[in-house]
Amino acid sequence: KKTTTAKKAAPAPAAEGFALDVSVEQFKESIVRNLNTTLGTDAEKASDKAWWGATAAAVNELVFSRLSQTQKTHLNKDTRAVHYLSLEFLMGRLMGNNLQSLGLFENAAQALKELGHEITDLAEEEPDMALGNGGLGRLAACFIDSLASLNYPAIGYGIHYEHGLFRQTIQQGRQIERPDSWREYGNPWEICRPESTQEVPLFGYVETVFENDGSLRKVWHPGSVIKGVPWDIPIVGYKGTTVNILRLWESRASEFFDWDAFNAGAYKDAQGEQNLAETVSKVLYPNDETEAGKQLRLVQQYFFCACSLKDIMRRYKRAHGDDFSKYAEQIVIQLNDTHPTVAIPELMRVFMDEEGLNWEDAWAICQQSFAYTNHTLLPEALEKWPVYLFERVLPRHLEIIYEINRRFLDEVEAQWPGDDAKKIKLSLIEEGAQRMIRMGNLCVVGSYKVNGVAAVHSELVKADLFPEFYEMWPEKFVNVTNGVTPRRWLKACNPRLSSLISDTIGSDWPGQLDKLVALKPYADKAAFQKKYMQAKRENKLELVNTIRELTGVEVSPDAIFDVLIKRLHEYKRQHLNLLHILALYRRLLENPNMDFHPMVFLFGAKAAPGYKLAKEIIFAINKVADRINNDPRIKDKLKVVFLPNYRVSLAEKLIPAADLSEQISTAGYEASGTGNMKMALNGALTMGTMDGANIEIAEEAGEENMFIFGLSVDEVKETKAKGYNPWDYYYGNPEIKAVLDWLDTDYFTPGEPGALSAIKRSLLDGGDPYLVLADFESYSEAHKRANEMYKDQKAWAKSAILNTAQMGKFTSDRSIEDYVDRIWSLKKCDVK
Ligand code: GL7
Repeated sequence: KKTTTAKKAAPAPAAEGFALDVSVEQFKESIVRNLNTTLGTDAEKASDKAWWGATAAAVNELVFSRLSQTQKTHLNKDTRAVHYLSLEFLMGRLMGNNLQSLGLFENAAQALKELGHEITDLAEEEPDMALGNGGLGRLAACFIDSLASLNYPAIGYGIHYEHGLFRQTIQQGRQIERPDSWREYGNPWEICRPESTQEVPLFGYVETVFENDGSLRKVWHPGSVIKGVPWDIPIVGYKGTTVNILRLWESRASEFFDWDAFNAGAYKDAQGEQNLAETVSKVLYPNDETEAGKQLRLVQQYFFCACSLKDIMRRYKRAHGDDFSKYAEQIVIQLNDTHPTVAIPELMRVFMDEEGLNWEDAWAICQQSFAYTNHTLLPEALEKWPVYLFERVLPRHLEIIYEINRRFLDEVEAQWPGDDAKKIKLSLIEEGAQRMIRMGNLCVVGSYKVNGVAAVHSELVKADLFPEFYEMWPEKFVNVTNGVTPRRWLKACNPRLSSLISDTIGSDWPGQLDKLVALKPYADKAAFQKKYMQAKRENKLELVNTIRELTGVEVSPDAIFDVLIKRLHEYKRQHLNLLHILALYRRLLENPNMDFHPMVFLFGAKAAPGYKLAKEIIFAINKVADRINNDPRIKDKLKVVFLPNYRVSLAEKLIPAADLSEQISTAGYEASGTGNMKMALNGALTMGTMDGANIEIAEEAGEENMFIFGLSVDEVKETKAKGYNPWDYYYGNPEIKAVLDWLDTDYFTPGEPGALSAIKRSLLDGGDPYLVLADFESYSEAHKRANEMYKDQKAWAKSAILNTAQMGKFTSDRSIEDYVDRIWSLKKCDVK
């Protein structure tokens, strides 16, 4: 019998076991060819941007075939899929990640090197895809990475904003916002799909048609229609077999126009509404956790929900025709916060008005198809829309919401007979001078599962936010703790630590993060500690250069790098950090020989353009930084750096270089946090309150490997209930008084006394709503412990290693598996 075949030439050595069979030579050929054929230039005269574009095109050659293979497989197998509806996807750059996922990063880097280019330099040519504000949007990006990596059929739906989150510059210490034009010169990663364009009705009126058989039918005569054109971004799963898509809708003016309705007078503001078509996908709202309250934002929400549901329906009908009995079996729609809530009445409208289902059948399907993730308890972030706005923009949806509410209040009556206070509290409509629709309540009523994003947060969702709903439907409420993709947030952003880990425990960890526990035995080993700290030091050296380039400030890699990077918000308490820096500065001025390891305090944060106090805090950080950085008396023991334009690609440089991770929110306010996970994974020790996922990080890493301080969730509640008085702390602690009074002088703003007083006023006259002063002393003590510990480099190294080793839980792969188990019931679908 024949047992041998002709001997094949050995494939070129690939950097990773799973890598595609693409050699350095082949990659070079592809880049140069794309330089000619895609970019229309050649190797002699190509700009860096063109080289980057050609490399992206070379990557796409490998990705697109897998994309169609994935789509074919999903269609043929007719699998259940999750549809992740999110107004935000904070993707960052895609080149590095796509190459990592295909296992081709090393070969691509080598190919570019041989062509005379450094891949790290070319990577800087790629603009961040900043279609999100912060954690919520980045979470969506990590989730679609994990979904593809785990071979789950999934599609992300969002908006193709022309401008993402604003670009921040700092002028005279103040934040200036500039438009972000991320795709001004095109975006090589996206594919336009005009064949899947959808039409979205808006405005107009609802006609009740009385049928001959005595039944009623509702007909919505829209006042205008806009077009939604989809752009697809391929999402390459780690190890590259599944390539899912992120589908982003762009608004365009429609040729279709309802002249009858127009002539009948339903189409009021003709000019305004025509402009609307082009403006719907123009900008991302730069509000983090607060509601814009603008008609345009509501139209954005409806626009992308309507397009996405039509897209889902088109795909469903291709397999099942008009038989909707399988809809909820095949389709799960995850609502990323309340922003896409209007999808619920929209699906009701489609089923009833367009597909002819009755209320009961339509509602049963809806209630089994939607699930809702809550991301915050902040009352100002819980969306409410004025009834009059719905009446104008979505008149049919308002009717449907009223009917959902009527039936829901019957259930409330059944549960609490005669209790009108309950009905007032739970109603989907808030009565008052301005009647409002409560989107959170609508989500809970219309969904089969509701989840919070960390254990403590999910408990608060049940106990404080929706206690009556929890009583009515306890099984609806679950927890799924957030996670981050280790592909971007360790493998790609921290190559030094990544190779050290792979050399030590093997290279499976990016796909199975709990394998990192194998590092634990090395935490005590001097040789490993040395290598680990060497990687950290080299990362810090790189950041030293970045800091110099971006700000001109010179810092030493021997100092402790203390990093506070997140959106600017009072509850996140950047000003607590600032007050403590002022206290350190005073202590050093009083005693320049104080026993203190030098520190560099690094900040990155954008403030919502309309959030005055947040902008004052940025100004204060910059002014204090100027003064401290140029004060020869304290030598170089203290440096303060505000890095402008914080974004995903800057986070990728800061996180690998962090020694201390500042996670200092008032307990009970940060739903989860995800930066906390990224930094601990990269070996920073957390300086944190017992809030959000910090609690679970402490469970995993061990409290002895962190610096925990401050009031707990219960203590915060008690303190507030007792009647918190910040003046007690002002008069009770001379250091607090001294640093707050300092803000009233012109010490940091020469010639302008009081330029920083807003912070003091908010803390004293404003009542210090986030208990900054109450936690100050405990924070200061925790910092003393950290500073002391850093002097023992072995002890520090050990803790840092134990952090990395024990962060396995926080991979977004685990979050996705939790969603699958507790909410989505998906099956993996292998793509050949
Ligand atoms: C947030 C939470 O504030 C944050 O703690 C959480 O990690 C994130 C993802 O679940 O969601 N909620 C929210 O509205 N934004 C967040 O970042 C903007």
